[in-house]
Amino acid sequence: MKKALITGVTGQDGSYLAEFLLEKGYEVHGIKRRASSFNTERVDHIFQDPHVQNARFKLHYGDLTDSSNLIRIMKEVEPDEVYNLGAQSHVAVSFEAPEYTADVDAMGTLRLLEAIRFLGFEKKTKFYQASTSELYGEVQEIPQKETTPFHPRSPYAVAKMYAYWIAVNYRESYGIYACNGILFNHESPRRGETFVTRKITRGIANIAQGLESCLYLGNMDALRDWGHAKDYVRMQWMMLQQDNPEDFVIATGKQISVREFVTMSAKEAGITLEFSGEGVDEIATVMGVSGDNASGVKEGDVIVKVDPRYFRPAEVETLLGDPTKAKEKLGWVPEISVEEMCSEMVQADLDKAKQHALLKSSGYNVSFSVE
Ligand code: NDP
Ligand code: GDR
Repeated sequence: MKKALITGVTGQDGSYLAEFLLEKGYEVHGIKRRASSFNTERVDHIFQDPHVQNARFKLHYGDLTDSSNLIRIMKEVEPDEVYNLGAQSHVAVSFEAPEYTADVDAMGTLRLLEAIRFLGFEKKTKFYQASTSELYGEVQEIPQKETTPFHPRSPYAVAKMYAYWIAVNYRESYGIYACNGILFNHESPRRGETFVTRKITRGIANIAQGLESCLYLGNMDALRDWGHAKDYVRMQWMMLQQDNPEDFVIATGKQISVREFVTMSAKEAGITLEFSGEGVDEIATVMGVSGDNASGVKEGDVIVKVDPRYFRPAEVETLLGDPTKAKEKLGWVPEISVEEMCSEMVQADLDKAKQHALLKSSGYNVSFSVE
């Protein structure tokens, strides 16, 4: 039975990858951080009581900032494959916490690779590094492919650039099977609530159900190549099943703007929107309501506004990936379109909003975080 070790197992990708590998018959080990409250919501459904014999999903406390902890876990598990998905993954937050972001995202990658080397696992353990389209930043070529030069635009992207190159360097220096997946944005109902797609689907669902009145966003012109996380974790595994390690761009090859994603999400909830105004004065007004999901809004309501608080010190305006290499060499093609993904996300958030609305209408105090 193959063994995999996943850092970031409690995150969006980690949870889908753990499911995927369990289905493939792997024994899956994940590193979770100590937190003051439970942080395993995304993997609770695959949790296996460690007292049960032959449990194939095991969690270890750990942190990418702690070398000795990583070495100890790696020694205990002896993984065939390591998926380094753990990161401070929020671009805007990286401007607020640049040093921590560098420690986790850049040095954390080095610590894992050093653990492989320290334990003499160079020929045993394959290594996947969660690289990112943010490396392209100020884009030098459209669309972006494996050979497009990098120009990172945030402390997050700069840290990930170190991680990218240290993975390449350990491949070249020590013969470690190390691969970079240069993944463009990918989303799902499990996406963190402060990334823009989830912020939009959750905000629209709450507004539709009368729980919130307005969604505040930053740069609505930003263009992204959005895919579904399920399609992308499949490719993470495929990259480690080749004879030789290589780096791959994973993307859909299509892009839309944040504004278009808002329109698509609202439509899914039964709300027709019209945008007007420019820059910080841009707003979206309800022009029509259909179906029974959007009882909380009426024609003329302004439900989206711009808040400059969400502008970034340096923005990545446009990203569009070229996944030709992944398609030709590995036969990978994304199966879920952005429309299908958006629909799945809005419906999941509507389900949650309806539960909240029901509690509220029954006299319970309902509160939730908004960012
Ligand atoms: P998430 O933010 O959902 O998950 C990040 C994971 O990393 C969480 O499990 C988190 O733990 C963990 N983590 C954070 N800090 C540490 C630390 N110090 N030590 C150990 N673990 C830590 O990210 P995604 O699942 O979306 O992304 C997975 C990886 O892929 C990340 O590295 C991200 O940068 C990269 N990536 C993501 C893309 C995307 O569009 N989703 C695109 C390209 C790259 P906790 O749950 O406790 O917070
Ligand atoms: P990104 O994702 O920075 O591309 O990084 P995010 O969803 O945060 O932003 C996408 C674009 O939307 C604009 N935007 C807003 N973003 C957020 N978060 N909140 C807002 O209110 C808002 N309004 C507009 C942003 O300015 C940006 O242009 C994600 C992360 O998953 C990274 O870890 C990963 O490496 C990259 O995708 C690929």
